[in-house]
Amino acid sequence: MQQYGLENIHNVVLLSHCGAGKTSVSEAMLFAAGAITRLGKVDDGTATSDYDPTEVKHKISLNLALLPCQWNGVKINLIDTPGYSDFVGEVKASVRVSEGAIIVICAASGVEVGSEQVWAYSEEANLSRLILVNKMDRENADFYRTLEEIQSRFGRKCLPLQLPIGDQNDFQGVVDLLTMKSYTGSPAKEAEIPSSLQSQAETFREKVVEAAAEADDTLLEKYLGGEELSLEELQISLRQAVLTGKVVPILVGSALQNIGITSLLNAVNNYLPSPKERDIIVVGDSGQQETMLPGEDAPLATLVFRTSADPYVGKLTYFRVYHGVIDSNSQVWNVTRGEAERIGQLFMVRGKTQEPIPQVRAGDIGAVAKLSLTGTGDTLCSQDKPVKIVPISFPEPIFSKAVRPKTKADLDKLGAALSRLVEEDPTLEVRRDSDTGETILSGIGETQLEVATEKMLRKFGVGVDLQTPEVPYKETITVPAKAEYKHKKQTGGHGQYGHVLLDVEPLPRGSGHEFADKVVGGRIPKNYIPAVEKGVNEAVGEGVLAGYPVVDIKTTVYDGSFHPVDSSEICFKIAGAGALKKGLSQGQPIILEPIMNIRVKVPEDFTGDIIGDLNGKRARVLGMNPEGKINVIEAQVPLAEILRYAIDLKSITQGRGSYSIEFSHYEQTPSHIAEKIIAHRQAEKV
Ligand SMILES: Nc1nc2c(ncn2[C@@H]2O[C@H](COP(=O)(O)OP(=O)(O)O)[C@@H](O)[C@H]2O)c(=O)[nH]1
Ligand SMILES: [Mg+2]
Repeated sequence: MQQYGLENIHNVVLLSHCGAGKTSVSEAMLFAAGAITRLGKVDDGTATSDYDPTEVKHKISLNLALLPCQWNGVKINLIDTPGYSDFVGEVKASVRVSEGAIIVICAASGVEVGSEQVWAYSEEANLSRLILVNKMDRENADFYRTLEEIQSRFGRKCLPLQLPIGDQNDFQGVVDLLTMKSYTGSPAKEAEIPSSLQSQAETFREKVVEAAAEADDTLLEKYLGGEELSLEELQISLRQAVLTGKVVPILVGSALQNIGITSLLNAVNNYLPSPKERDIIVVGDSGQQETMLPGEDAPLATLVFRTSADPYVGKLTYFRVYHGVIDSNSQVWNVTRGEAERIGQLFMVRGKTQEPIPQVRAGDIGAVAKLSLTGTGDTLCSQDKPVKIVPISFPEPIFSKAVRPKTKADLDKLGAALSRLVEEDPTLEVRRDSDTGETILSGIGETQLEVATEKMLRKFGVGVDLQTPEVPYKETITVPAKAEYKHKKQTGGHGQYGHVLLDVEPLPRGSGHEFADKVVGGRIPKNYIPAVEKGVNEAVGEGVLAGYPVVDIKTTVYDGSFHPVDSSEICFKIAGAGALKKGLSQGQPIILEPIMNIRVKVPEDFTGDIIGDLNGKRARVLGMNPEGKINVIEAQVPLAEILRYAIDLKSITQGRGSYSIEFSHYEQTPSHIAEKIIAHRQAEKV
């Protein structure tokens, strides 16, 4: 593929709810542009974008896919994204490296929740947008009902640039409101507008012309003076209106019937910005954000936005060049890590295929295999003039599962496989819970974690089960107690003797465990005190109620006795542990549970349902802060109640809500729940 200048490239992300037809639209665009010779289908697993075996199996997109094509001398890097909300990380990365977006809306099911969400992301990132009302051929397709919905959700700045000719079984093509011609069939044939649509077309054209004229003062004067505006004038000013976000053109089509696809390609070229028209946001010397104009000369500035484990080439790193040029077989500076990185052969990626290329220039996207230290979000640049591009912000993981390897062989390979998964998906996180001993995999939702385990088996041959993680309960006491323990045994040779008296008292929450030695007069010789402390710590590690670690207590050893021959470290360790266990039992022990801070964001109509549900989960609602039509509910809730909150929230709000959680503190578990926990732990032991 030839090289393109900054002004002859478009990076365009396809966004929508799952199933609106992004992947099918991208396939039809590639085919229309001649980038592929055979039109694949999502339903047969032959679409260029959904090539991953897990995608083929489930018939949905799970990863972002790069789909470059050329249209009228311009390179269009299409980026297809997953619509399922668990894979928001892929969407965020794709939005970040694009200047423009195509929002795909299904003409039959209308604007769905997922589309509202991705609309919000594209708005946040300031992307210029086109909307495609797809599936006009489908049963129940209704353009005018969908238009109403689009305008009521996204605003009146969304204006049709086309009207459909016929719909459902009878969908034939579109009327273009700028050329005032009809385009029917595939490939499209230009003709006069059907007379039945003439007046409708004039009414809608008026709105587009007015919006376009408003973007340009001289044009507006002409328009208000009653003069006709030329097609070129209209296109130029409409482009201006799209770039500034004042207009979002609506196009019409059917990916499956291949109708409206060439007009969509034309619209990308005519109305969406090029990399030249977008500033680069970099991190300045003192850490603040600054902007930089894009350019093709040095210095190099590229952002890594995806890392994947490719079955053929190994680790594959996708990057977008913002400034300068990157060459095959060169060396670059990873400013994020402060180390040099060797660049081997560069590739242009299309779906699963990789074509070797000598260089990737400013504005364009490329990939490179087998980088050693670079990860997603890093900036690669030149060492003489380092530039750091603001990294991509990914959502924090909120949903956790414990990962249990199926066999010993799986256990051995688990660590390496998990770190590869995390490298590929920045919204995944792995940690070992030191309290429960479990390996915890966290992410955005259940489906994402299930897909991750499928991948783990297929790519790395590691079989695991996912289970609900254990809650890291703790134990403590509520009243001070004194205890004494004498370890005394007379066996064959010399005996065993250790004797400890101690006080144990409760401390405020969060204090942990303190140990003090107040033995006087050598009643326990100094050299045995560390052994006593060891014994006490052992008992602290395993409480007396349900075997959970004990916290927030102070143990003071104040007396004891010893035997000149029979005493030993081990005997004092046993005595220390024994004394503390007794003390804990007498201190009216309780179970503590972790309490989390939770922030739930939902459209305001759901507030009542959310609060009702949280109350049922033993939560304390701390406050509500409306942010526009969204309500932010803050509460404290026991971790044990929200292990499946990602699933609950989705079902209460049909996917319209989001939340974040963080650990707050430990609190006493109510006694009826503590009883259940104790009974459960006893049953486990038997
Ligand atoms: N009738 C009809 N079906 C379509 C059209 N576009 C996509 N589909 C079907 O809708 C389903 C989802 O399409 P897909 O491209 O995977 O949607 P995505 O999740 O947005 O990528 C598949 O079964 C497609 O065959 C269309 O224009 N007309
Ligand atoms: Mg898809």
